Amino acid sequence: MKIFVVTPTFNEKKNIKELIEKINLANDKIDILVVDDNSPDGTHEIVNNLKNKYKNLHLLKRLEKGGLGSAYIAGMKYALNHNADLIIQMDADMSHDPASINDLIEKSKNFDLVIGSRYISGINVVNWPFHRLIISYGANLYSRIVTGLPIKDATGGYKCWKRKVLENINIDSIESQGYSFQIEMSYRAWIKKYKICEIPIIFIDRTVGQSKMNKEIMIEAFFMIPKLRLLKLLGKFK
Ligand SMILES: Nc1nc2c(ncn2[C@@H]2O[C@H](COP(=O)(O)OP(=O)(O)OP(=O)(O)O)[C@@H](O)[C@H]2O)c(=O)[nH]1
Ligand SMILES: [Mg+2]
Repeated sequence: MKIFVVTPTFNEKKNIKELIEKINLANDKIDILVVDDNSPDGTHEIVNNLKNKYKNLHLLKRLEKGGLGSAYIAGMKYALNHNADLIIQMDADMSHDPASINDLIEKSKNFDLVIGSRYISGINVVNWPFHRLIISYGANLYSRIVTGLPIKDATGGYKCWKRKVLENINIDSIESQGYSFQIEMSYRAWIKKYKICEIPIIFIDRTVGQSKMNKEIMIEAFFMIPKLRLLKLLGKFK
C-alpha cells in the first residue's frame, strides 16, 4: 500500500522541519510531498536540504502563489502519478497533529474519504480567537444547510482519500481555492456516493508563521456554497 501525505506551503519556514520530522515519527513508511509556491522565505530550500535525510520526502515547487486549492490539486495529481493508493492532505502550519495520520489510515480500510473533524465530538479547537471559531462554525452550518452535505467539519483540511475517489471526482474542474475548496471536494465525493466518515481531531492554531486566511476566502465560500448546490441540481457533477 503506497501512501502519500500532501502538504501545501507558503512561507512556512518556521513549521516545515518540525512537520516533516513529526510525520516521520508517526509513520516512516509513507511518502511526503510538499507543494511550495516559491515561498519568499525559502521554505523550499529547507525541504530540499531535508531530502538528503528523508528519502521519502518529495518537493513540488511551483513558480508563484497559486492558491491552496490549486496547490492541493497539483500535489494530488503528483501522488496519483506516483502510484499512491491513499492520499492524505494536511496543512503545514502544525494545526494538524501528525500523530492522527495513523488513525486516518486505519479508518480508510472501511471508508473512501476520512475527514479529521474539529466538530464531531464537541469543539476540539485550541487557541483560536473566539471570532475565528464563530466564522468557522458558522461557515460549516451555512454549508450544511445550503448543500445538504452531512459533514460537521466540511471546511477542515485534514483528510485521507482513496485513490479511486480522486480519480472519479474530476479534480481538474475544481475552481475553489480557500475554505470552499475543502467543501467542494467532499461535496463531489458525497454526490458520487462514496463512503465518508469523520473522526475527531484536535486543531491547534498556528503558533508561528502567518495565516493566509483573508476576506476573499470568506467571500468565495459565501458564493461558492449556493453555486455548488445549483450545479448539483443542474446535474453538472455527474
Ligand atoms: N502552496 C501553497 N500553499 C498555501 C497557499 N495558501 C496557503 N497555503 C498553505 O496552506 C495551509 C493552510 O493555510 P493557512 O494559512 O494555515 O490557512 P488556514 O489554516 O485556513 O488559516 P489559519 O487557521 O489562520 O492558519 C498552510 O500550510 C499554508 O502554508 C498557496 O497559495 N500555495
Ligand atoms: Mg492554518
